[in-house]
Amino acid sequence: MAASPALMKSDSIADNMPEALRERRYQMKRCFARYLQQGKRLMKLHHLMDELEKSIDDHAERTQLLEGTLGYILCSTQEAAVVPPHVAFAVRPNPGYWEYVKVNAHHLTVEGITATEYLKFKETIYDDKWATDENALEVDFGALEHSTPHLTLSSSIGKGMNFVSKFLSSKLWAEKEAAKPLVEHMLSMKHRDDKLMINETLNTPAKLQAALVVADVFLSSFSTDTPFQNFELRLKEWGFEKGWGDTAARVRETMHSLSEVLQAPDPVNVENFFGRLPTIFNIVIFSVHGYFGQANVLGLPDTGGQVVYILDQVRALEEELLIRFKNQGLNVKPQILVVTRLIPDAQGTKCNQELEAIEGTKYSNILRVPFRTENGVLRQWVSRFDIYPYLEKYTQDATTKILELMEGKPDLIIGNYTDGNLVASLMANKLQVTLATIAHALEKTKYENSDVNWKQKDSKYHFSCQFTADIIAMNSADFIITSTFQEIAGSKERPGQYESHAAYTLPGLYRVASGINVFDPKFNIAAPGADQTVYFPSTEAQRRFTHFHPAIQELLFNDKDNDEHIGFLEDKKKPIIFSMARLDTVKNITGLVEWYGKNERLRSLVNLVVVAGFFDPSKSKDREETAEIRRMPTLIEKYRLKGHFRWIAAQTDKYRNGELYRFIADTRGAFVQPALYEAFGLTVIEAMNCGLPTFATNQGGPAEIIVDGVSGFHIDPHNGDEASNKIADFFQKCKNDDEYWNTVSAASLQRIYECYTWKIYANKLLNMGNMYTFWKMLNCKEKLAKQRYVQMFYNLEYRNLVKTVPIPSYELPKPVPKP
Ligand code: UDP
Ligand code: LCN
Repeated sequence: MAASPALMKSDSIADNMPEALRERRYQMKRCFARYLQQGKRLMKLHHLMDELEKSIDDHAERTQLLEGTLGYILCSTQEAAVVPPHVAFAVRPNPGYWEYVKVNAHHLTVEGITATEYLKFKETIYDDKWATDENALEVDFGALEHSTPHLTLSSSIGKGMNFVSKFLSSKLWAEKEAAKPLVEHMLSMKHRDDKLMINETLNTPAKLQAALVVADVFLSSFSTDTPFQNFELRLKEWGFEKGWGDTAARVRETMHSLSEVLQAPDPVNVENFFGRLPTIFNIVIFSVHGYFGQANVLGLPDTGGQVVYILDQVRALEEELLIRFKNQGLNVKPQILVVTRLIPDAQGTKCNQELEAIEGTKYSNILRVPFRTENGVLRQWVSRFDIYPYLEKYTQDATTKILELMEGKPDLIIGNYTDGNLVASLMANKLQVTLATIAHALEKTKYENSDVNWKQKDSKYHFSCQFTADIIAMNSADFIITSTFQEIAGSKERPGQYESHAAYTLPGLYRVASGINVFDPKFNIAAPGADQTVYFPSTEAQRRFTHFHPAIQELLFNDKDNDEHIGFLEDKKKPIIFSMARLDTVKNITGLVEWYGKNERLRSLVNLVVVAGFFDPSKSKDREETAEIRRMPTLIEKYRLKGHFRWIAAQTDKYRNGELYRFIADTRGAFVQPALYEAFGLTVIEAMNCGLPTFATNQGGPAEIIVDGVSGFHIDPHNGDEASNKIADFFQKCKNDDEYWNTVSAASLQRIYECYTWKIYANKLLNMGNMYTFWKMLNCKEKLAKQRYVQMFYNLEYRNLVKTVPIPSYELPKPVPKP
C-alpha cells in the first residue's frame, strides 16, 4: 500500500486528483485509455493495477507514480465503474470512509460525486433503463438520523458502549435537565410486579441526590456484610427499592456510583453504574434455521459455529445473570429461551422436540416452533437461503409461545444470522423490547458483486430477500454485537461486512443510498470464547479425557478406510497438521489439501489430517458441499496423498473433539484454518485454547484473533505456496529449536485468556443490554421514525420478494383420489 506523502489529511480525493493527473498526464491518458478499452464494466483494484502496469513499462517510473498521490488514490480504490468516456472510482482511504470521484478519461477532468451518484453511474453497467429512472426506489436510512450522535474516528468503530458512556457523562455535566431521563428510567425498573431501585418518592434528580446522601450516612453505621433485608424498610420509606445490593457495602457502592454520575460524571462511572442496574432478567435468543440442537447436529448443512456460539453464550449469560442477581440482592431466576425451528423430519436429532433443557444451565431452554404454511407444518429441513416465506408466520407463532412460557415479555431479544435477526426485529418492534442482533457472517461480502449481480444468483440464493432482511434488522437493532472490528469495518485493505451495506445497489430492485453507518454507536465488539471445560491445554494432564484415547488413536492411525475415515498415515511419528470445518467452498479445506499435496518440503515434515463433511456426495443436500466432496478424491489421486493424509468425516462429539485437538498437540503439530474468508472462526479459538499453534487465514476474523508470528500465524488463502511454506518453515524451526513450539503454544494461550473468554463476553453483553435499554428511551423519537420506515420497507418490498421463494412442492397435500 502506498503511503500518502502528497495528500493532505484535510484534502479530499476530488481536490487532489486533478493536479496528480496533470503531473502524469501522458502516462495517465494511456492508462485510462486501457481502462476504457473493454467498454462498460466494473473493475476491482487488481484489474486497475494490471492495466496500470501494462501502460507504464518502466519499473522505476511506475514505482515513482505509485509512491505519489495517484498511487495512494489508486491503492485506496475498492472498485471503479467504467462507462466510457468516464471512470468512477469508489475510494476508501480509511476503514469506514469513502469518497467517490468521476474522471473523464479523455480530458482527465475530475468531479467529486455522492454515493448515490456513484451507484447510479455503476447501475448503468447492469441496467441502463433502471439507472436512469428518476423514480427508481432509493432507500435512505441515514435521512432519519438527525439526533443520535456518531463516532468520528475509524479506530473508535465498534466501541459503541464507550462512546455512549462518554456522551452521557458530558451531557450530564453540561445540562441540568439531563439527569431527568435517568430518574425516569430508574422509576420504570421492575421485575414482574416488584418495583426496583426507586419509587415515586424520588421522582426528581434533586430528591434522588439528597436521599442518596441521607442513605449513605445511615448505611455507614452498619457493618459491611449486613444483609439488605436488615435495612430494607427504612430505605423504602425514603424511596429506595430493591436492586441496590445484597449487603450494606454493596448498596453503598452502588449509591456512591450513582452520586458520582449525578454530581461528577465520567465515562467510567457511567458505565459502571449502568452495569449494576437490574435491567435484564429474561432473554430470548433467536436462531431460526436448523438444525439447532445439542447433539448430532454439527456437520449437518448450515449447522456450524452459530450453534456452538449460542449454547456457550447461554451458559455464560445465565452464569453472569445469577452472579448479578445475587449482588443486586434479588431473589429472582433468569429465563433464557433459545428459539429455533422445530423440524418434524429430524434426521436422528432432537430437532422435533418442542422444549429441551440446555445442558449446563438451570433455567435455560431451547424452544422449537415449526414452520407453518397454509398447507400445514413443513416437515423437512430447508436451506437458510430458502427460509424466507415462513418467517412472518413463524414470528407470530413464536411470540405467542414465548409470552406464554415466560409469563410476560422478555427484557432483551437477541437475533442471530439473517433469519433470526429478522424474526427478532419483528418481535422486538411489536413488543417494544430492546433488540440486539448478531450476524456471525453476512452473506453479501462472501460472494463478489452479489449485489449488482443479484438477479443472476437470486433463484439459487435469494439474496434479494436476504439483503433486504439484513438491512431491516440492522436498522431495527438497538445494538449490534460483532466478534471483531473486521466484521464491522474490515481492514485497511478490505471493507467490513457491515460497511459493505453502507451504500450499495440491487439494480432493478432498489438502491441503498445509506444502509448502515459503521460510525453508529450501536456497534460493539464482544468476541466469543470457547468452552474451557472442553478446550483446555494438552499439558493439563489431570483434566484430559483419556477414555477417548483408544478411539482417537483409531480415528487417526488405523490403516483401513471405513465410513468415518479415508486414507492413512504411514509415518505415525510425524507431527500432524490438522483442520476441521464444514465442507463449504469458502472453508477451503480442499485448498489446504492441494497446498499440502504440492509442497514436498511440508509433506516431508508433517502429515495432514482434516475433519470435514461426508464422503458420499449423493447424501449431501447442500449445493456447495457436494462439489467439495467430489473434489477431495481427485486431489488424493492427483497428489498421491495415500500414506500422508487422512480425511475424517464430520465429528459431532465436542468432548472428543477437544481431546482430538490435544492429541494433535501431543504430536507437536498445528491447526490450520485455510478459509477464503472467515467471519470469526471458532475452531481457531478452540485450537488455541488447547495450546495448539495455529495458522489461520488473514481474510476476516482470525487476522484479529492471532498476532502474526507471536500467538500464531496468518496465512494468505489466495497464496497457497506462500502459506504452505510458512507452515513448513515453522516445523523446520521446531526441528532446530526444541522450545519454539512451546513458545508459540504459550503465547496462543495468553492471547486467549486476555481477550477471548465467555466470561468477558457475558459481562460486556449484559452491560450493553442495560445501557442500550436506556439509550433507546433517550432517542425514542428517532427510533420511532426509523421503525415506521422499516415497517413500510418490510411491507412494500420484503413481503413481495418473499413470494419469489418457492415452497417445496412435496409439502402440498396429496390429491384426493376420485371415487
Ligand atoms: N465442528 C464440529 N465438527 C465438525 C466441524 C465443525 O464439531 O465436523 C465445530 C467446531 O468445533 C466449531 C464449529 O463447529 O465449534 C465451527 O465453527 P466455526 O466458527 O469454525 O465455523 P462455522 O461453521 O460457524 O462457519
Ligand atoms: C459463523 C461463522 O462463519 C464463523 O466465522 C463464526 O465463528 C461462527 O458463525 C460463530 O459466530
